[in-house]
Amino acid sequence: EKTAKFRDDFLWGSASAAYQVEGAWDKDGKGESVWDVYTRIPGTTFKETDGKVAVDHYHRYKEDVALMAEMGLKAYRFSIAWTRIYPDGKTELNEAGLQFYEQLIDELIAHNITPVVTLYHWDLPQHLQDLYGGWESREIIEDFNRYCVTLFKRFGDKVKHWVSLNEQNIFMTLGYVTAMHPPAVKSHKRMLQANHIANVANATVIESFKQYVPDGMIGPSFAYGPVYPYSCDPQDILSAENAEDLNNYWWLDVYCKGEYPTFAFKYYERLGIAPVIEEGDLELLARAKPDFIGINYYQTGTVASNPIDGVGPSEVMNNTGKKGTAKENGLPGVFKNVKNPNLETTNWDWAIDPTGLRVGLRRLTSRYNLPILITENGLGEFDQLEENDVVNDSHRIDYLSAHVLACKEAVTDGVDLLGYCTWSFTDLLSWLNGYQKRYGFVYVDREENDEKELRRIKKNSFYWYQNVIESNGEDL
Ligand code: GCO
Repeated sequence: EKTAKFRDDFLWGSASAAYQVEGAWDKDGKGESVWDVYTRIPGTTFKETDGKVAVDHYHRYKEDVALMAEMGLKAYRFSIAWTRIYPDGKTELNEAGLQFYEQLIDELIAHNITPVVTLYHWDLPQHLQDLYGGWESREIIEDFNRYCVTLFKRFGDKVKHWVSLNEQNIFMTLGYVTAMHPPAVKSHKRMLQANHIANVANATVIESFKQYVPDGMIGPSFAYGPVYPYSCDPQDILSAENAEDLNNYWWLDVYCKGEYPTFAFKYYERLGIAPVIEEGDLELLARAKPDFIGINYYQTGTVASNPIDGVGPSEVMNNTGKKGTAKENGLPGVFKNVKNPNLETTNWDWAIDPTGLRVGLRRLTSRYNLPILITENGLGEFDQLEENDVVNDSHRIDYLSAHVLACKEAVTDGVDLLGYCTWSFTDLLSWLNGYQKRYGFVYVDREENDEKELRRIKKNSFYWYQNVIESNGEDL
């Protein structure tokens, strides 16, 4: 056959994160996370939105799982809120928090939906931030490992698919370089050090996992934006190499090969900001390999050369649509992000590029030769609820269908693709962009500061994906 088919056990899924859907921010013993606290600071989020109620998935999970079952979803990726399990991040275990996730997992399994559990989707216990600066202290390695081992022991017999850190590149860059996420620091040096500690924590947890859930699979979810050179000018090509190393391989090489990419490390060394690596770290990183690479794919990046240090329209690509100059972001001279004239963009200015997904899947396969799980892909839109409860999200259908087709082509090319999770199942809270930016198959009737009744309404894309799943990706 000319075109390969998706594997029979392909995980047709959809994803969410605790803070973005659950609400119930202080229920049943939950502690405060850095996001509960950060969103109280005026001006940090669109129209001061927060996740206090979100889409109330905490109370409506049965209704949501019933919709997933109706759709025929094979996998649901969700995250566990550390603060429900250990309210202060380290000492007392909160049984009520474990029970919530136990019920959710059981509900999914009862409906033949494979749970894919993310251990960390950005909602760090505030207490650990206050106590020792969160990811900036090596103390977090032990606390994070304790929390994860608790989950492996409790759920490891039922849950076989785990995601360790979600988008470490994003929460580090936005948390410590652009200061748009908590703890809103602007220091590239501190980012690189905290990031190294997160790498060690990630590897520690992967090692624990092999011990407690030897028949399971674990991997990180990385926000992957493959990079293109703007032109065939060798200077642009060199800039694209720089950007790949600094934006992608800086994380992926550590996860998959246990080492930092050579150029990027030298570059940071020359700037005097390379991370301090302790004895034993590199051995651990080399030992603790993930079973798969999880990628969250939204867009590619295009870069041109930037001969003048820190001057000009250089931007660090991030996952939010906001931008900063190269100088502000501390990466002078190595590349500048430019608009790709061949690609259309979303309403939040993200380049729409299904071919880039195929390119990226092939690059990762050639470089690391690991199975890949697409842990997120989707389109944020201003969806409109029309008369008779119709939401005609044809843009989303077009977007997703082109990306699933790119996956199929990548499988034909030889990529070992385990599954494809869209972002997201229901509409949910965008960290910085509020409730207006909708991603779901299921519309949730609420606005920024108006919870309404949080009614669930199936969008047209719901029926489209139902059909895709039913045909195992043949009918797009
Ligand atoms: C947003 C973002 C998020 C991320 C997700 C990353 O608008 O807030 O799109 O929803 O995609 O949380 O893992």
